[in-house]
Amino acid sequence: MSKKALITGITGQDGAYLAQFLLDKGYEVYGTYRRLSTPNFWRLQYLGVFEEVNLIPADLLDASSMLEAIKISQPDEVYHLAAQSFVGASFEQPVGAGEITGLGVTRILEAVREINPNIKFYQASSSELYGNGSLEPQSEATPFCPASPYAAAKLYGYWTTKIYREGYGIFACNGILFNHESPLRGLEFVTRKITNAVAKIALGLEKELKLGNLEAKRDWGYAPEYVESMWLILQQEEPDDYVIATNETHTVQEFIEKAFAVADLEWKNYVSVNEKFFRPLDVHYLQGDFSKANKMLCWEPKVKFDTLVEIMVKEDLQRWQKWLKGERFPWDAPNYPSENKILSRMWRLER
Ligand code: NAP
Ligand code: G4F
Repeated sequence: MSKKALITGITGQDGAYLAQFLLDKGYEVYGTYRRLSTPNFWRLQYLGVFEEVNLIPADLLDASSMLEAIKISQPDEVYHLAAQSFVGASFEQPVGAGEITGLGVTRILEAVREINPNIKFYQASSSELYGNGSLEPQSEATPFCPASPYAAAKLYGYWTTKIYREGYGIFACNGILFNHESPLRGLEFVTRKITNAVAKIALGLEKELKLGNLEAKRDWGYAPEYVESMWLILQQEEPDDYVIATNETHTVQEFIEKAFAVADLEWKNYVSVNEKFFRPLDVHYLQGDFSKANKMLCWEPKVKFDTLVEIMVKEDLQRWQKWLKGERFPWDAPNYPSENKILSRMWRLER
């Protein structure tokens, strides 16, 4: 009989790739989605897996819906990916960050504990946990020092996962994921904001790109490879926590330089720094030491920085070219509002 997996947040970047990965492994895949006024299944459609997955309406704010999701799917494995995942937005909606990204973990773990404590549980923890506490590559042993409401909520989720493992004997694990990107990345994140703008500028659809802190360093990997690590973590003999990263770090400016170069453009002619994209606090340096995952899971990243940027720019270029020819396909960018239209309380902060 095939195994059953429940993915919370199946409509997100990782949820869609994980659904595809698990379907390829022969799993019966269930996923939670939020009831929205406009459906949001474009990533599942883009990957051609929308018809293959079973959807369950549920919201992390509603514990009874989490309980139902577990009852309906009766999973062997739960991959808890749902969260308010944009760090910037967590400064605008800090209470929501705590409720959704933090307490949401307890709601689903309680459902697991109550219905079937033999279910294996994966928590999408984050390199944001490290904040600005370390100038060395971060490993599982590096102390946490969160620097945003998002990171504080993820820290709560991280510890809750460990507490349910040690207190109730649940096979509950944290993947401490460093930034991972793809053509399915949300448009508010810096990588996709850049690659989408490069494509539009190259095709004459836009003239400029306004960004915030160009000096922040991130360890950027390729999302399809990171979802494989989630599955590997749940296939081990013992539950444990793992850093998943590339062990390379690059500034936002390096990403910009590479992305414009892929389209044969000089970035300095188009990019400006705008205060409104700075956060009240930012994380300056992330670089993940994934040696434990390499040793225990035999996992390693194959797509590195240059290839990742190329994949993303080329895909966004192709999409806008198709769009200009009148082709329509599942895709987010044409419906995304210009950031000039969005009023944020962060943009009113005195510096
Ligand atoms: P994403 O694209 O933003 O997807 C987030 C998912 O969570 C979406 O399906 C979203 O549903 C769902 N969600 C949001 N609020 C919810 C709520 N109240 N109830 C139920 N579902 C809700 O994020 P991602 O990049 O795939 O990341 C997956 C997970 O990994 C997240 O927990 C994120 O924090 C964590 N993580 C990501 C990275 C990274 O670099 N990508 C690194 C470290 C950790 P809608 O589609 O309806 O909005
Ligand atoms: O792309 P970002 O918004 O990602 P961030 O904050 O690193 O968070 C992502 O990775 C985390 C793992 O470390 C995840 F847990 C989290 O869910 C999310 O997936 O910003 C990256 C950097 C930041 O330093 C930001 O200040 O880019 C800087 N940046 C500069 N200009 C900008 C912009 N970020 C955004 N989103 N937009 C800008 O215009």
